[in-house]
Amino acid sequence: MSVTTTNDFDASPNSLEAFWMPFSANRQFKQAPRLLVSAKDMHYQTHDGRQILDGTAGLWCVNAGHGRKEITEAVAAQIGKLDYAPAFQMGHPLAFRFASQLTAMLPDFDHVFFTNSGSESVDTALKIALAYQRTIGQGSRTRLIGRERGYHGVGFGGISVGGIVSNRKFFGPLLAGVDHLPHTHGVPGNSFAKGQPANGAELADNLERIVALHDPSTIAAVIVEPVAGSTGVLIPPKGYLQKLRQICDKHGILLIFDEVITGFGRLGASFATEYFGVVPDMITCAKGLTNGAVPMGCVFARKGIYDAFMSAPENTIELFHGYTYSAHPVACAAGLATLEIYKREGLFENAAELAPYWEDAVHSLKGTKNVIDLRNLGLVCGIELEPIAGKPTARAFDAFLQCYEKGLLIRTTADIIALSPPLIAKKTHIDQIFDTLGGVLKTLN
Ligand code: PXG
Ligand code: PLP
Repeated sequence: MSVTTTNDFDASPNSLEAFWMPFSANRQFKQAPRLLVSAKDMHYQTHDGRQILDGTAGLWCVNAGHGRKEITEAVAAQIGKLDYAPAFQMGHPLAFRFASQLTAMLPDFDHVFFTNSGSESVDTALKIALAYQRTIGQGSRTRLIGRERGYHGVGFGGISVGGIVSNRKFFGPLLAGVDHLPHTHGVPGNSFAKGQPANGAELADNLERIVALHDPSTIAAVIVEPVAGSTGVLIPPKGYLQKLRQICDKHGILLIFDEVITGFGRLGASFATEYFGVVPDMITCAKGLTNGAVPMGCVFARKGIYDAFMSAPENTIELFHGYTYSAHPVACAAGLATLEIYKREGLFENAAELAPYWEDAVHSLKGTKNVIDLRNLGLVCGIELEPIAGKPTARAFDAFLQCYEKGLLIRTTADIIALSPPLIAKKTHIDQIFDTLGGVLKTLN
């Protein structure tokens, strides 16, 4: 089909064919494309000239809102000054400055390894965990533990520790030596909980069971999302993360928090580690690190981890790992400008201040047709719908399409709607999000 455009984009079927779209229903999309052509602050503009309120900060990444002048200018200036510098055995000043500013945000962490995405951050953290254990004389610790319904990106490491069946089943035997904790969703008494649910901390005790099965001397690391994002915003029960930390400490197991979504203010604190008061050994990040403007990720290492690698002779490479684009100068420029905006505008604090209003708005949907659960924390929420019998995902996808028609971008996973607006949101945006969504939900089958 052809689409009338308000700019120079040709959306005829042929022009859409070559791009194999990620995580998308390609044929369905290409029959009725949804194209975004520009963005500013809280809104996208579509190819047919409509304004769409961004209820999802892009894909959970545009925390400072769209089209930020400071980021645009920093990127333009940097690409003109130094477009690329080799990442191995060479450096450039912005990488060191950015790493220093990042570690200043997290007092327990003193080093940062740069990657280009959340998936690469996860693979990097898992590799550092294995190499660290070996470096400290614990080379028998090779097993990794993830969690059901966990999302850790799409690298082979990430899908191995991840717990999403469709992301795993097509891709062979995956990494050997991986176990999964049970997820924390659906614990009786937790439905419609505001903030952290009360029940289920004891699910962390399954880690003891897995450790007992294999012996602690075989286990390198546990990786979890402090709040599981992609599989529908699963908030950890009170005390759960603390228990995981205690069990890891008891057995010499590293704990990795995957903060690709929760990092950079989503919960109304800098990171989930600050929000929950639980300190992991590594933190994986991406997305909000550069406000989504330039691809970049990073891994924070807790004090002592980097030092353990520094006992090798001085002229040797300490960690055989890195990417052509690790600490890319243009990404560092975007990241530095992003941190400056977060700080100057107090966006993490803004998220914290808005959180109670957000919570009320989310829970105002209680009793709406087909809504079977509501969950929220910081500026994120999950709205779970009753699936249509025999047609899982159809109802939520219908909500997605109708919201888009009515000028609101939402995100769905199975029959769960996830919302996570940019942290510059105002109460009026929250009102608009829930008015639109509430209206759509009432009309759905
Ligand atoms: N870990 C976590 C916790 C994530 O949420 C990744 C790793 C992978 O990051 P990259 O940059 O490789 O995509 C993610 C990414 C969604 C959605 O709507 C979530 C993500 C990506 C795209 C869509 O749930 N999370
Ligand atoms: N494949 C080949 C043939 C390469 O030469 C390289 C990097 O030099 C890679 C893959 C890895 O690419 P990157 O460093 O961008 O992850």
